[in-house]
Order: sequence, then C-alpha cells, then structure tokens
Amino acid sequence: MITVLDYGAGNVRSVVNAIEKLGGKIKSVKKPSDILDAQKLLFPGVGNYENMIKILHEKNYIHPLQEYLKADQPFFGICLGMQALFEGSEEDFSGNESLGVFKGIVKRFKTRLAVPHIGWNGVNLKKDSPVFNGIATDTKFYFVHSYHIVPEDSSVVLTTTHYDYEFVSSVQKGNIIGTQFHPEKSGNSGIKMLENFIYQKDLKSRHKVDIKGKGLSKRIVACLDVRANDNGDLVVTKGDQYDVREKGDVRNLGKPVELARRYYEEGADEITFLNITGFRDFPLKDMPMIDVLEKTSKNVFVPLTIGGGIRDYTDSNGKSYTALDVATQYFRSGADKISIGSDAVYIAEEYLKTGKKSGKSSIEQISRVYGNQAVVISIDPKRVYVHSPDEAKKHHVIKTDFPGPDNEAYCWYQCTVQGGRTTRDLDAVALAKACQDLGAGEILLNCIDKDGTNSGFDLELINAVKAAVSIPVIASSGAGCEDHFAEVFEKTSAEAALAAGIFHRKEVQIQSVKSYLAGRNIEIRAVE
Ligand code: 1PR
Repeated sequence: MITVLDYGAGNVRSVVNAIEKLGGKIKSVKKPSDILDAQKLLFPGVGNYENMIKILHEKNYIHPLQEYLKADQPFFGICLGMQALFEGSEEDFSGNESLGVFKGIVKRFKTRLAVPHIGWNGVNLKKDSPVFNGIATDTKFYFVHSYHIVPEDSSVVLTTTHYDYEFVSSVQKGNIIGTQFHPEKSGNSGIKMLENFIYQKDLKSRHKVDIKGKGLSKRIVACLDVRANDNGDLVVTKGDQYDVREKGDVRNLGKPVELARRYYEEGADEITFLNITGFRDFPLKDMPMIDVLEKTSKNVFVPLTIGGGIRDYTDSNGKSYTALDVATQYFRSGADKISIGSDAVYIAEEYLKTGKKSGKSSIEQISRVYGNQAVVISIDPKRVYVHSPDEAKKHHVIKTDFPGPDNEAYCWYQCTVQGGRTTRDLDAVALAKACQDLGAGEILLNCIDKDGTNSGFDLELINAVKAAVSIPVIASSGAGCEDHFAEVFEKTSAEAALAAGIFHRKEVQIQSVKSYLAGRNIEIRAVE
C-alpha cells in the first residue's frame, strides 16, 4: 500500500499509473492523519514551490510530514516533493516554513544554457542505494525544472547531474529518498526505481551499483496532430503545409492512443498531441482528448504534451471556463505540459501594445500554478519575403540563403492563428520573446512553409528564435530523413526536434534517428 500525497497541482496520474502497473495499491492523502498512518509515502510535487508550501500549510500537512520524516519512515519525494525537504527556495517569497528536514536551500539555475533544464540527463552515483538496483549504467532520467537543491550536508547526496555545472539530482538519508528527476516519466528505468522503492523492505540495505551519467540529451519528439474525421472518428492526421485533406477527406494515419504507445516503445523521448481543431471546438466538451490522455498515460511513461483550444471560454449556456480550468483537466488526465497556440498570439499582441502584464492571461495563470516548465508555446509562422528590411520595419527581418520567388533576399516570419488560417501582424521572434516574459517555459517552433515537405527544418527560423530567448526550443516541421535531425542539432542550438509525417508513414524509425545522431557524436538517450 503506497500513500500518495496529491496536493492538487500537476500530473500525479502518471505516478499512480506507474504504481498500479507495478501491482501496488494506492491510498490518497485526504486528511493530515493519513500521512502518519502511511506505510510508504510518495510525494510527487509539481509546479511552483511557493504555491506548494502554501497548500501544505492550508491543509495542515506540514507537521505530520515533519513527524513522519523524523521517524525515518519510507518516503519518496519527486521534484518539488524532494525540494520541500529543504529549508526554503529562491522561488518562495512568502516566508512560509518549509519542511526543513535537510539543511540547505533550493536555488535557481545560474547558467547561460536554457532554463528550465528540460530533458533526459544522466546521474553520477555518489553512494550505493537499493533504489538504483537493476538500473543500467548509461541510464538517463527525465528532468524538468528551473531550480535545484543545494544541500549543506554532502552525506545526503545520492546523485549529481551535469548541466553546465554539477548539481545535486537526488538525495537519500535512511529511508528518505528524493529525486529531482521524474522516475514516472523516465521509461522502464524510472519504473524500476519506483519498483525498488515499493518492494524493498529496507531502503538502507546496500547494493553495489555503478551508474555514471553523461550530459543532457537532444530530445526526439513524436507529434500526433489529432482531429475528428468526417465520420466523427478521432484520428491522427497530417498536413502538407497544414492542409490535412487529401481528395476532400481528412487523412487518417492511425489512432492516437495506439500510435502514442508505438512511439513510446520505439524510443520517443516525448509525445505531443495537438488537437488541431481545438481552436473551434471547446476542449472540455471535446472530451475524447481527455480520454486519449487518460488511456495513453496508463502505458506511456515519457512526458506528454497536449495542445489545442487552451483559452478562456464561455459556453452557449453562459457558463465561463478559464484556460486554467482547461489546463487543469488536462494535467489531471495525464498531461505534463500544455501547449498554447492561437491564444498566445492574442496575449502577446496585447502585452506588446500595452507593455503591461495583465496577470490574467492563460500563460500567466497556468505558469503561476503549474510552473513555467508546464507551459509550451506552439508557434505557427509563415515566411514573408521582402527586398529589404525597410519593408518590414516593425518585424524581425533576417537575410536568407533561400531567396523568395521574386529573388527577395530577406524575410520575416509571420505568426498565424487558427491552424494557419489567419495571419497576424506579429513576427515569431517577437511572439517567442513576449511569451517568455509572460512565463512560458518552452517554445514548439513549427513552420508552415516546411510542414509535411520532408525538406528539412527551417534552420534560419530556429536560429533567429533561439537567439532571442533563453527557454528551450523544440524545432518542428520538415523532417524527412535522419540527416535532417543531425543538421538541426549541429547548425542550431535547439534542444529538441519534433517530427510527425515520417514517423506515421514509417519512412524513418525513431531508433534509426537516434543511432544516426549517436554516430555523429550528438548526445541522445539510448532506446531502452
Ligand atoms: O491554436 O491553441 O488551438 O492550438 C492548435 C494547435 O494545433 C497548434 O499547436 C497548431 O500548431 C496545431 N495545428 C493547427 N492546425 C494544424 C494543421 O496541421 N492543420 N498542426 C496544426 C500543426 C504542426 C506540427 C507538425 C510538424 C511536423 N502541426 O505539429 O506535426 O509540422 O510535421 P512534419 O514532421 O510532418 O513536417 P490552438
């Protein structure tokens, strides 16, 4: 029996699914005494530190937790659930007391690399622990965070990880374990770690294991564009420059849950679902996507992103929903990140016009509760060619190596909304910068000109956006062969590359992309 402390923020469904898959039984903490009654307590904290500590106080969980931990009862804290063990965080300005079981505080990454630190990274084991029993030496785990712990007592350090510098990525003292990475999102090795926690009787017993990790991997993301076809079936589709119809019918390339599972098994580092008609169908009515997430997260233990229709909405009965309500439903259903497309453009336009943050936009609301790392901005730009930068003074113009139809030597990237149907007077670089300011944690950078063409990523676009932001960028649109992935990682500093068509049509396997990248000395997560 595993007691799970779900304080109401973020995706705990994946943790629950992992434990159930391992045959464990779950009990949820409903009242403070449930903490003291636990045999083994799992605390999957996600989101914002200040918000978490505030809720722990409101629910009167702080003192029972301190008592439980002081008695050295079995405890596994994940991400914020581990950070909470320390004395405070640079992310918390409230002055509220943390658990303070370990001395030290939580600090923001100080690096020129992208923050949040998102992706699969290795761990250097500093002492033996049964939780690493049976885990391969080259294992990587999934991280997503902007803050890391700085313990005062080095004897609690279980692993460190390298991201520009070495930081502490897990701790153990007696029966108390905490990881910055997410075992429930780290494929079979992460599941093995949870199994060790659940089934090892004595977590203090020693087992010799030898794990030494390498650096952060470039991520390969499989993307599923999902919509209902004309018969009303939910299908994975794929466009050519966003036109998903062929001879009048919506292309049908498979079923979302099955395809996602296939990509997980084939080694995808992340899976993204885009509900491409979400801009016109309200997602909380369009329940199939929630069902897709619930079913997928039962068997897929890598991060899941969902996009489409995340915005405020008033239904025909006058009932209003906020974008935060929509996102909450998605997180509860198994999503780790949500992706905002059209709404981000409107928000950025307003922000750039007024110069003020309203505090009420979907980006601000969702990142405040769930953390920046949970908010991805999906950009759908199109090239606009100009003969000189003076023709588009308001916009970020680049000199291009691929001149336009009239031999124009310059271009800018115009944002679109509603699945590319409507263009706006905003460029992709300005949109990315504005969204970062407002609290977004990652950019999913599509390109309508390249989408479905198999002609390679738009490297000029990626370099322009990367140069303007410090959050990670996922390059998307145009992948046609293994070499295009090598090219995007060698010629830009994108953290991840996403593809759809070539994977759906089985023209290129994820495994062969990874082998190719490894052959070019690009850091990847090996397929398990
Ligand atoms: O505007 O917040 O409701 O979100 C809608 C979301 O749906 C946006 O993220 C938008 O990118 C996406 N979307 C809308 N219409 C389409 C379409 O194709 N008609 N799909 C669409 C966008 C782009 C990529 C694609 C890559 C890789 N899909 O995700 O998978 O371009 O393709 P490739 O490897 O085959 O070249 P909102």
